[in-house]
Amino acid sequence: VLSGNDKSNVKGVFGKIGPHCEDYGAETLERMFTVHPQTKTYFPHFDLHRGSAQIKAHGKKVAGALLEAVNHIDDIAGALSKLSDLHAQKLRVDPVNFKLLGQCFLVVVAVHHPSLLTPEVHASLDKFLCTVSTVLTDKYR
Ligand code: ZNH
Repeated sequence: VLSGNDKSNVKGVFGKIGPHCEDYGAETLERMFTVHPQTKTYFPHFDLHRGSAQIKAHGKKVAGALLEAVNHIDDIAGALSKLSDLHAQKLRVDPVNFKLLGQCFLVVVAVHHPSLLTPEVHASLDKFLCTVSTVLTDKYR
């Protein structure tokens, strides 16, 4: 469960990232596909080369969903309900991959904002990403 402190840390991070969020989304995906090539199997219909327009567009969507979660941080499950249905019923992405994506996002934030990611903020952001992942895999049965 996110504490009040976690919530303000997470909001602080996304406030600092601001308009870069979409680019970081794409960078996160590129990093995930390179570091964990098995994640590419979910995107057989995508051009996965560096700078791919499809990766950019998908990065934007993922970042948008994260922002939506931040903006509704007290009801992430409600805010991402439709997306949760999609992942459970249609995409069926193995939950381990959410951890990988989350780690890559943390690294991207750390690369661009080294001073932002104190151990405390790192922990809050990790908790937030885990919460989002849990919501998106909660309806798997
Ligand atoms: Zn996912 C889709 C988000 C994870 C895979 N996604 C998607 C979308 C979004 C998202 C927003 C779009 C939807 C629509 O269109 O409606 N994801 C997300 C998030 C996360 C995720 C936020 C975390 C955090 N995913 C994931 C993973 C994977 C995935 C991990 C694997 C690896 N997704 C996916 C796919 C899709 C999606 C495959 C579909 C794409 C296309 O377009 O086709």
